This record gives sequence, structure tokens and C-alpha cells, in this order.
Amino acid sequence: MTAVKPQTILYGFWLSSCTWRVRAALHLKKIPYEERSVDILHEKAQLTDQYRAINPSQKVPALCIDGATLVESMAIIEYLDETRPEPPLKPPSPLQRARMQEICETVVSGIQPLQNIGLKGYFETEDKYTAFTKYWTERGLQSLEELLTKSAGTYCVGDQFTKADLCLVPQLYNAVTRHKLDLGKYRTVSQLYEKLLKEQSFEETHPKKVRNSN
Ligand SMILES: N[C@@H](CCC(=O)N[C@@H](CS)C(=O)NCC(=O)O)C(=O)O
Repeated sequence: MTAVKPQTILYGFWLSSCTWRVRAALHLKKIPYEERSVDILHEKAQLTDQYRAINPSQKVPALCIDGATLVESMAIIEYLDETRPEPPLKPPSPLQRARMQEICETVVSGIQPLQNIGLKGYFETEDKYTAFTKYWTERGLQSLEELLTKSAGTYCVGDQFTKADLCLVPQLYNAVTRHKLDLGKYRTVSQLYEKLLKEQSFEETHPKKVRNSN
């Protein structure tokens, strides 16, 4: 009797940058999966007990794969890269890996949590929330511009697609669409963004595509 392979399920939201990181990684690794929508915007479905049983942080994404449930997008991506090594998502040299990590951290710790939709309710007014999120996003963009000027080739770090690209594109999409920021003043950032958006792994997993298929 052949063993039944556990189904891969991505719990995410079409507009979530952290979900998009994982969605693009699944695409790159050619892993078939089903995406289940957790509406973090209107339904606040992440705050239900039912979803807490899947992700104790009550955030998206979560991934059920190989019979386990994983949370935290960067941990998920690392697991995918370790268990499915092709194509590799980390460059071979320690210096390039450090450069990659600089970019990942700038996005994952320096921007995303400071503009997360979950913060909104803690501001007296929507204007105050918007000013706060814009300030931290712009500071992050300035850092990214300087880091990428040193590290970028075809991709964020040299000429290999890495985890840095997975972090960069979804965050820039948020900066442009949600925060209405003009990337024009960040030359390297904007050039890379335009180029990376045309990569199949981002085109095929683009939020608009997911929204339309829901
Ligand atoms: N560090 C987490 C962050 C997850 C996160 O903040 N997800 C956002 C969407 S991108 C979310 O679910 N926000 C809803 C909330 O905080 O209530 C990860 O990388 O997975």
C-alpha cells in the first residue's frame, strides 16, 4: 500500500506580505498547495479560537506541510529550503548570506511589524496610524536603498534569487499600494522592484491573482 502524502495547506490572506513571501517560496520550490483564506481585514478571522489552534500568534501565514503545522514566514521558508534544496534560497558565501540577512531583517523586523494592520486599533485616529506606518516604512526604504546599492546584481544579493527577494517584493507592494509611497526617490529599490515583479514566482503568486481566484 502506498502512503498518502499529507496535503499542503497555506493559511493566508491575499493582501498579506508575509503570506506572499511563503506563497512565492512554494511556487519556486514547485510544491503544490491549497490556499485557505483567513480574512485579517474585515472578518478578523485571525482572532478566532479556531485559527488560534493553527497559529498561536493569531497572524498569517501558517503552513501545514509534511504532517506538521508551521508558523512564522521565515521559519517556514527556511524549512522549505532545507527539505527541498532546489532551487537554493541562500547564496553560497558567508558574506553574501550576511548581506541577504541584512535585507531580510530590515524588512521583517524593521518595516513589516511597524505597519502591520493589527496595530491600527491602538492609535487614537486613522491619521496617527497612517503617519506612524509611513514614517517606519520610509526609514526602512532608505536603509534598503543603501544596503541594496552595495549588494544587488540581478537580484537583491548578486545574481541569485534568495530569501531577500522574497521579503523585498511583498513589502514594496505594500509601500506602493497601501501606503501610497513613491519609490522614485529610491533608485536601486525601484529598479529592482520593477524587474522582480516580472519574475514568474511573483507574477504567479501576486495578491491580485489570489484575490481574483477566491
Ligand atoms: N513575523 C510574522 C508576522 C506575521 C504578520 O504580522 N502577519 C500579518 C499579515 S502580513 C497579520 O496577520 N496581521 C494581522 C494581525 O496582526 O492581527 C511572520 O513573518 O509570519
